[in-house]
Amino acid sequence: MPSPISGIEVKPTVCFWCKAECGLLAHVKDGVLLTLEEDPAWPIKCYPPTAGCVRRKAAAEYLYHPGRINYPLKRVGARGEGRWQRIEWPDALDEIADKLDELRDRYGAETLGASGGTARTHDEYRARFFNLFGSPNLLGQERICFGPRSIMADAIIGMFPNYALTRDANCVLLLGAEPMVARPMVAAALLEAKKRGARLIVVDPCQTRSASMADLWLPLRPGTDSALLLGLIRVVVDEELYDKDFVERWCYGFDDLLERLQEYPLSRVSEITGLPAELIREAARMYAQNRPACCIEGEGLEHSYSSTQALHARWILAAICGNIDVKGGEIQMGPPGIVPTRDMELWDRLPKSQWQKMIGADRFRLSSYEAQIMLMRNITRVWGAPVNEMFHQCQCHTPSAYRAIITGQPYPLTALFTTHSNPMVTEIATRSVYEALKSPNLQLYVVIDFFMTPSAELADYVLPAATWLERPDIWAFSDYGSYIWAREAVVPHIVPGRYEHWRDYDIWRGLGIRLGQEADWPWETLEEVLDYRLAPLGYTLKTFPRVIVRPVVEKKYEKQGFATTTGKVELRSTVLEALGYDPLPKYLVPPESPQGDPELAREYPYILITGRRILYYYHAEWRQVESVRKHYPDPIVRVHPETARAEGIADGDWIWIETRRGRVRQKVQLFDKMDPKIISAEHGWWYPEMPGPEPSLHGVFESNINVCLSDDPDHCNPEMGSYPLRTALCRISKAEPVGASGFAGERR
Ligand SMILES: Nc1nc2c(c(=O)[nH]1)N[C@H]1C(S)=C(S)[C@@H](COP(=O)(O)OP(=O)(O)OC[C@H]3O[C@@H](n4cnc5c(=O)[nH]c(N)nc54)[C@H](O)[C@@H]3O)O[C@H]1N2
Ligand SMILES: Nc1nc2c(c(=O)[nH]1)N[C@H]1C(S)=C(S)[C@@H](COP(=O)(O)OP(=O)(O)OC[C@H]3O[C@@H](n4cnc5c(=O)[nH]c(N)nc54)[C@H](O)[C@@H]3O)O[C@H]1N2
Ligand code: SF4
Ligand SMILES: [Mo]
Repeated sequence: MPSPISGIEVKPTVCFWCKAECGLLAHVKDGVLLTLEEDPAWPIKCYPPTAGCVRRKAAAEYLYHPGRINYPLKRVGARGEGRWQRIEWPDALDEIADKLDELRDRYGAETLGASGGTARTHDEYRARFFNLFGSPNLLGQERICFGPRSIMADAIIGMFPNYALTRDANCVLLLGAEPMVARPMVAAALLEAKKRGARLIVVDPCQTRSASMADLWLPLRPGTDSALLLGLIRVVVDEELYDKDFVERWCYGFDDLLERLQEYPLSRVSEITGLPAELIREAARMYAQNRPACCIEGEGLEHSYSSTQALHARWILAAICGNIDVKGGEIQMGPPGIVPTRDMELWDRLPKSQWQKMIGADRFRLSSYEAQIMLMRNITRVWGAPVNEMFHQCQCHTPSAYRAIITGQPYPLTALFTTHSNPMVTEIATRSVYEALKSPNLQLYVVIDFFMTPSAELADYVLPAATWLERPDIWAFSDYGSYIWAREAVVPHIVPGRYEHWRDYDIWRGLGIRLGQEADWPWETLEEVLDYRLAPLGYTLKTFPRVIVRPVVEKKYEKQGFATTTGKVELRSTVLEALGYDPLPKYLVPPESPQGDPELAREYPYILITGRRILYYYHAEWRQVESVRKHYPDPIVRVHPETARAEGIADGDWIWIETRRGRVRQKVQLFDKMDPKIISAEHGWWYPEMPGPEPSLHGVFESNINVCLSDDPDHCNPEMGSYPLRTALCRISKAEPVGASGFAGERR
């Protein structure tokens, strides 16, 4: 209700700009957002606290930024030339739909792909459109973000658990994760646990903030987590620290595991990981003897060549120590009772003849429909409903899709959408992405975003999306979260004469009804959809109590078993086996690493880790928001002082970081809490202030570390196809600072 004096309305809402998902109070006057304030009544805490968040404070600056696209744009010059013309929404959708129809007729529905980013929108409607259109080629970031961990959790323990509930743990094991920056809800829970006296073990090649307050820090060699985890398991088994009763009753394949462990004596594990055997032993004991204990895995695991193996071993360790589905361990929440996301995706409507064509599915079978059918059959049997989004777990192999555009193999991919993603910056191997987006083989490229990103600059059409402030949403953390929240729109998404931002839902529905899908889009608005999804809980969007924190019930498996083929935790995985893979974890040498390619390592002697999270930014976002950028103007690369000395480099210098694929520049910060061989660069860097048209594309080739990374399928994890963002070989040399100046005309 607006206050009669000021005319200011205060609307409770939930922020979706980062994983903190803070409860906020939006101050709105005449449909215009003034500020976002912290809501003291919000029940879920995060760290760092909401109060200090610079993005929250910059909300209005972001929402009404002069760089925002307010109407659909159609390219009039050559791709990347920067010449655009405004087009009305119905005309844009008509033209795009006509082209899609034509391309589908000529090449088959699989000719269409769509790249999406990490959870930012109601992306199930992209999947719905695709399944009805007939294409299996969703692509994007899920392959290296949450896809691997959730697939492996489903396969081994029958549903991903919820680690936002860490507060009850007596020991927390962080595996390539830094919640203090990246997972604010987990960080708050972790701090609470620590305050209670919980132990903290951090596995990370670099000393993070978490590592600096840990009881044990294990700075392993990058890419060797699967070996370390097998070593931890070995100690737990050898010293009989495991939960024998649980293993006997609830684990399948313990004897096979014992046999595999013979290959991982601590001496070998120590040699692979570079960690002293005693430290590994101490960590294993600490984890096993301080129950309940909780593992939290992060991108250190998902972005590695051995991602499947490391994640498999991580679930085994948790299970044999009796930490599955207990408070303070890994609680499986199960479906939340709303209409499942999978049902909104209509994921089972894609005919087999089409899903079999998914690019890369024959090689990376763990991300295929075939694997999904096995996993969801088990989950639905035990939990009563499927969980997780299809687009999370079941995507074509993204690097292979960009290659398919270029080569026409295995078949022509001629049309591409990009939504809530900026592949020219965050997708691996920027030059391949660029070549694909510029290829004449790509006959239609549509970008749905708020700003002219380097990717949007290469599009044929750019469609302006509505931000979370301009739309309603519900979120249950991929249908297995410990909470569900819902919110209404805070400000209008269309203001006649000022802007016309469409909700992602409206775009997919608009295209769907133009392409014969009308019967499957019965809800005219997103509000109607959300009412439909909340109905099983007895709510509508308007009556929903904003957030429901779900009750925790322990050891549900005692009644229902685990949602795997055997009904047990599968130390030996029947799913991996059925797909023709090794059913047990092992260590794989990353092909591009000092061990995997010693000859290359002579030329490129350093190990490049990329993508350490930055508190102020969300991936490639926010660089154009001046009040945020001024806190963090430049890309920072961490170099060990010893290495800097050897290379003649000082703190604050700019350096070239160079791999076989190319080189970019970042600014040096000396950092001695890692091995001198490691170079840790940031990702997500482009310069919105630089010219949009080619050749600059907002400076996308200047500091964007993904220029340096490899999209070779042989470098990807063999089962899942996740790609190595953290173990490339590089060299460094002094460089001039990036040419263009920052915001104020000067660079700090
Ligand atoms: N502010 C902010 N928050 C974010 C994001 C953001 O961009 N900005 N992104 C969000 C998203 S989508 C994600 S996926 C999460 C990621 O969240 P996290 O995975 O928790 O964080 P990262 O900083 O990506 O990586 C964690 C650590 O992996 C380490 N690492 C590198 N190589 C290895 C290795 O081989 N083994 C091990 N064990 N560790 C290694 C790095 O040193 C780093 O400290 O963050 C989310 N939160
Ligand atoms: N080198 C390296 N590369 C990495 C990583 C790394 O660690 N190292 N991390 C990887 C990981 S884990 C991830 S998740 C990816 C992230 O990669 P992406 O998820 O692709 O993130 P961005 O590139 O920031 O692109 C997001 C775009 O979506 C727009 N957007 C935001 N919200 C919405 C919305 O609601 N609707 C629409 N239509 N658009 C929206 C924003 O304006 C922005 O341009 O990066 C990956 N890339
Ligand atoms: S951007 Fe800030 S306010 Fe929004 S969820 Fe993240 S921490 Fe909270
Ligand atoms: Mo991610």
